[in-house]
Amino acid sequence: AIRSKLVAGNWKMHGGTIQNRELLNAIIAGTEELGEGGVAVFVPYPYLSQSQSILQKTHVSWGAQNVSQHDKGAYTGEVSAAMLMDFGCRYVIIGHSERRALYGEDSRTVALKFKAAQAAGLIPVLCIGETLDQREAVITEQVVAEQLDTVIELVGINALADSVLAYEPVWAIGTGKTATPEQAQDVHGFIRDRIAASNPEVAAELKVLYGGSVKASNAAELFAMPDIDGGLIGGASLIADEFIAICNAAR
Ligand code: G2H
Repeated sequence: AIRSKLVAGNWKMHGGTIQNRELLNAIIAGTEELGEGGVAVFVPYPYLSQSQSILQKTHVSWGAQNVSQHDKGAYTGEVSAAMLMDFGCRYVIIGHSERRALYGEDSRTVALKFKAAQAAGLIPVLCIGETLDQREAVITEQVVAEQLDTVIELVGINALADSVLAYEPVWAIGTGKTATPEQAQDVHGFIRDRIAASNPEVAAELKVLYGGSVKASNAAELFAMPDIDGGLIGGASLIADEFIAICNAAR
């Protein structure tokens, strides 16, 4: 296949120095066969330095869960893309639904963050997805298209080549309700077709991850779908055995 798979753990606001060390060392040992580029972890900002010291010279990449859209300045509490680069990050999550819902990030802000991340040399992992109300109103495709188009309008279609997408239906996040492989594939296929209409090469090479209650028990069937190129894993990424099993389901 032209696209290799990526499994990424989104730790959200979890962790601590002692348990991180144990978890990261277990991930390194348990996912060796995936090789460079197949596994990543998104850790809270304070643990980027620890992640860098443990993961450098291994096959596991690391990144942050958010970034400022600004380069520098009087933005108390914010962290710039250059700072993430300074700690060896390869990726950064952009526009996770929790940022959109709980911290008021609109599509425009998300697009600016995407642009700032790429300008600094990071690979943005852009999250898109519909709420339960939107799915029930049968506007999933419009919602996902709008989230995507706002970014494309700002950075251009070619910039997507240096990014990763994550389709995360909001109703499946942390709820234990996973989209069925067919439900997920429907939206992944829609996303890829939409991008292909503008640029087929970019669409063919772009990784589109699935996120939302992925577990060891459902990962393989999701990853087997033609347009699902791996996963963004929340809760299950905190449990070494679960996360390792999910990574290995992507082989
Ligand atoms: C979706 C996902 C990781 P979980 O937010 O980004 O979390 O796997 O806990 O649903």
